[in-house]
Amino acid sequence: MTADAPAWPADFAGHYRAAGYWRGETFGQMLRARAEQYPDRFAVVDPAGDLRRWTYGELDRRADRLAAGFLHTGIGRGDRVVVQLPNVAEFFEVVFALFRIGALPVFALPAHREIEIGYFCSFSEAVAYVISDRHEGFDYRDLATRVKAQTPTLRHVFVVGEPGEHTALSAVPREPVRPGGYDEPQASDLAFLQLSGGSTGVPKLIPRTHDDYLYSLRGSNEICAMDENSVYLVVLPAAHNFPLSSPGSLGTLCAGGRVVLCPGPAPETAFPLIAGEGVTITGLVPPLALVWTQAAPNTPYDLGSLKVLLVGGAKFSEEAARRVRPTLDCTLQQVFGMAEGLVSYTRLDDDEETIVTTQGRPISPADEIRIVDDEDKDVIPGEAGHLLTRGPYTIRGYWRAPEHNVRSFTLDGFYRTGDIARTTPSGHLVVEGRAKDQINRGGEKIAPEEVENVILGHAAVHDVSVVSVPDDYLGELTCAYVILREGAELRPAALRRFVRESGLAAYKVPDRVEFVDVFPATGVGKVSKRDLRNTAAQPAHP
Ligand code: AMP
Ligand code: DBH
Repeated sequence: MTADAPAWPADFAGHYRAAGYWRGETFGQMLRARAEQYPDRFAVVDPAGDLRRWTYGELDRRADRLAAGFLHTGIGRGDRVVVQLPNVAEFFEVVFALFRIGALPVFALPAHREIEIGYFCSFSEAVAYVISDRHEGFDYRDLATRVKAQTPTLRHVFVVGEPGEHTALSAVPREPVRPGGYDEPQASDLAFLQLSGGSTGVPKLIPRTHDDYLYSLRGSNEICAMDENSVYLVVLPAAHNFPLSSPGSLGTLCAGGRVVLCPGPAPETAFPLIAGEGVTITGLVPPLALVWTQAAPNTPYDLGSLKVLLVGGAKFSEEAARRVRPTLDCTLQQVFGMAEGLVSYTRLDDDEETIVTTQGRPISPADEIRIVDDEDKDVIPGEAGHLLTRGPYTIRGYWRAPEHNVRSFTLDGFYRTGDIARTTPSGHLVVEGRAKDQINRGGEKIAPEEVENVILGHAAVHDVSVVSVPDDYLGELTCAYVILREGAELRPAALRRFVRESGLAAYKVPDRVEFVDVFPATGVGKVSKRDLRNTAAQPAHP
């Protein structure tokens, strides 16, 4: 670890190693070991276009050869590489090649646009950016051209597909690597930078080590009963922490199982794959779980192989949770997790009431949980309060963010999750709400401040405040309350277009725009988001 990322204190690190949580293994070594153990078993299946099935042996060889190519191109240990790929097999080839040489993937989502990508590239001082040519009607090559022009450190853009003016990933020289012929990473090094949903103007980067992340994968695998016969369907964007690690694609590879990539989340896309590939487990956000439970009773496809459905990313209502078993005939596993670390699961053998009414228990006996009041004092057990956590796979600070870390972590290293939770007598967590200024739109996290900063750039806008509005389907939608400059005119649609054209991910474009003359104020004269939320939640005027 470096000064960029606060490390665990030596006594904690020593304990996590002594307890066997951190085993000194890197992702590169993990894949090599699986390739030796299961050379001919399938690791990755990509059904798009010409169906591709890569064995562990092939994935390992591909990662090796691309790693050599990256080294040849001048990318090496500690370099940051922004990876923005849809659910395609190359995602794994690229990230394992980077893991192997100790270069750090920065996991962007396909939905991100110029504002987010430009920021990830400049803030992380990325040397390369990996994209697909087109996906869902969007041309990432144009985005890359613009980002490259504004990012001095960015030397390479690699494209999966037709490269346009950039370099095709397939044209990166593939060479046999000489083992030991390069500077190999240590297990205590950073493996990648994950993204935080965030509550500030710019997203925070989350530094995860080989040691800590692999521990969370092994722990998740045990809890989710993953083994070499498990078949995990990646429905959510592959780079997101949930489908990546809970237990996700990386957990599956760690178990020697098979990862099947789903090009989109709709039942029409996913159900044939479940039937055809014998998918045993997958993970969804609550709105998608609702869609699947509605579609399942009428599907012609046999979903009998599916044993476990993980649902998380946002609160899953008890009512919706109860529908999972009757409609999909599988066990629901609620998962409450965060890219910063802590992941909590209901157990497969928990009774049905616990499964539908709680968000489970943390992975590790070494996960420390505190529920505190506004003064950081422990609440009476069972009462709701701020959830703080510390443990063997929860970061001690964001990447290059010392000022922010002072607010987000206690002096003794607990992460302030920003969630309001309580514990049941059985030790299960129930998420009751949120204290952080963040909107959770069906599992997609939005930092209001980031959206507000973009809207403030509109010439007609004097002030703006973005808040959540309850929604039956997505849980929460976004509403922008706007005060216009004197004499200015603006229509909601025009403002929404402005936000989109500014280069912000589409899911952050306000669902609703309301024009007002003043904002309600708190006692100390700040904008009262709580009052705005209450107003937004009222039924619309007749
Ligand atoms: P992030 O920090 O962007 O990875 O997002 C993690 C946040 O998602 C958590 O702190 C929670 O606010 C929210 N979250 C994740 N899973 C759940 C869940 N099962 N129930 C309620 N909130 C969740
Ligand atoms: O929302 C999340 O970030 C999340 C949800 C479930 C997560 O990171 C995870 C499981 O690992």
